[in-house]
Formats: sequence, C-alpha cells, structure tokens
Amino acid sequence: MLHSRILTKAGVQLAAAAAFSLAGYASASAETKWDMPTPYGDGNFHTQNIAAFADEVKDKTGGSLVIQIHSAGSLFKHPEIKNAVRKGLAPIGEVLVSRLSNEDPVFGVDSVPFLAPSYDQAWKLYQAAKPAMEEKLGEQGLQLLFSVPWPPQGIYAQKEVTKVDDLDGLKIRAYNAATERLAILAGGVTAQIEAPDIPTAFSTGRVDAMITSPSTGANSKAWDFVSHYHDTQAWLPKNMVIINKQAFDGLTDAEKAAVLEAAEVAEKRGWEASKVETKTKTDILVENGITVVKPSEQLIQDLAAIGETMAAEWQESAGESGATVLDAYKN
Ligand code: PCA
Repeated sequence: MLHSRILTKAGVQLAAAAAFSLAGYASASAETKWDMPTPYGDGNFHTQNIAAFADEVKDKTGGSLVIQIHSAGSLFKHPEIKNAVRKGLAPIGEVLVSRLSNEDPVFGVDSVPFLAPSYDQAWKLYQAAKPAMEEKLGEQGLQLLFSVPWPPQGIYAQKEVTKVDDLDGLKIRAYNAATERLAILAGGVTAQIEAPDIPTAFSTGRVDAMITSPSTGANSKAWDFVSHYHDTQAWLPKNMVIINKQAFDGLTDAEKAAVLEAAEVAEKRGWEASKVETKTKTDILVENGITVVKPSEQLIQDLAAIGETMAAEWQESAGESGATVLDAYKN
C-alpha cells in the first residue's frame, strides 16, 4: 500500500491534515513517501547530496521510506519551505540557514563577513552555533538533520572591482539579510533574488553584480552576464536539512535510525563535496571566460571594515546567546 502524501500544491492543505494520522500505521507495514522541497536546482551539489541521502534512506529501509525531492523551489518557494515543514505540509525540507536570521541571530552567524572564512573555521563555527540552532528549531517542532556549507563567497561584477567604492550605485543581488546589508554598506542598492532566478535578474537589468559562490556562479552561467569574479573568500553560508519532529516520530525505529545514519553520512559527504566544488567550479568560471581576480589589498581592507561593522551589529542583536556562540567558537 502506497501512501503518496502530498501530490500537488493545491492538495497540500488537505493532505497535511491526514498525513500524521496516517504516519503511524503507514510506516509500520507499508511504503511511506515523503515530499521534500529544496531551493536549488538539480545540478547543484547540495541537491545532488540530498539525492544521495534519499537513495541511502530508501536502501537502508528496504524501500519503506521514500523521499522525493522537489528541487528549485518547485513545490514550495524558498521563503516558504521552513514554515511548510513546521506546519507539516512537507515532512522534510532544505533551506539556507541564514534565511532564518530574522527569527534568531544565531541563524545569521555563518554570514558575518570574515568571521569564519575557511572550511575549518566554518566547521568550528557550526559546532559552536549548533546547540542554539537546535534549540530554536526545536521550539518550532523542527529537528536539524544535517548542514553543509557553500564554497566561500566572492563578488561577481561586469568590471574589475579594486575597492568597495567601485560598487557604489550598483544593483547588487542579495540572498539573505547579510548580503543585503553588505550591499547597502558598500553603497549599492539591492534586490533579493532566488538562485534559480539569477540569469533572468541579470538579463532584465534588475541586478548588475552579486556576492555568491563559484558554485552558484557556475550553475547560473555567470559568464553570460558578468566578466569578473573576485575571490574574496568572505564567508561560507550553510544550507540545512530540517525535519518535522512529529513526522520523524511517526517512523518506525528502524526508519528513524536509517534517516539519522544517512544524515550523518550526508553531512560528511557534503562538506567534502563543497571543498571539491570550490575548485571545480572556479575552473569552470575560468574556462568560460570569466576573469578570476585575487582581490586587491584595498578591496580586502574595505571589505574587512564592512565586516567589522556587521560583526558588531550581529553581536549587538544576538546579545548573550550570541556571546556564548562566539566564546565557544573562539575557544
Ligand atoms: N549560493 C546561494 C547561497 C550562497 C551561495 O553560494 C545563493 O547564491 O543563493
């Protein structure tokens, strides 16, 4: 017996009402199908890592738990995914952690420029922030399964940028509150654009520069609309896979174990894939004619000053719990 829980967006509300009452017996004897909304395209390494996670869950459960991925915001748009999982409209989903920074500053710590600009530092910062992240998610009936960073963030522009003043007046694409703030501090104007919409945003002139990874640059064929990539290595924002606790509790013990084991493997695999991705996607930018620039001393200094402002603002907003995270990170 197959319980296909959520088929269309229109059916979601109704299906959700039934979903948890079905969960108990469905998982005991039959196939459970979980729809999983994610924000990024099929070609992205995060999505591919999640596909491997889903395969492993299916294998480990002998096919009793099947996770179907709906990538690129096709089931729920990125801004809706967290609440969809919280409400049980989808049992599991992926979001950029820092999209939740308006709920609690702890979710924004991975996007403070230059606080943790290497993989080792990003891992340490993740470990420091994780208890607070889990607590905040737990308050909403959500559980963190795993989290994987994007490659380090750099600046894409239609000219070489040697100082922050060169960004003055540009329309800079943002993907979270921190990139918005940085764009404004740099003298630009900003528009929040989802990754799958980047090519259109450039071709229609809504934006003319962006701060993101080699990964998203290559996935969106940045060579079609910019000429330079400045490898500033400013921070490594993370995605996370979250699960509705009630949906998780409805699984059999064997299924729960399979999900948790596959999540642990996915986190390790994802961190390694991200490191590899940094090099392979930077190479792809070069192969397609983008000039990859080592940032000038002046640009580094200017960005560091913006980073200090943003770090102070983050600490101010995060208060005591923020101080705890920073202490854990620095010690
Ligand atoms: N890619 C995502 C978030 C960070 C990144 O490298 C994006 O640009 O939307």
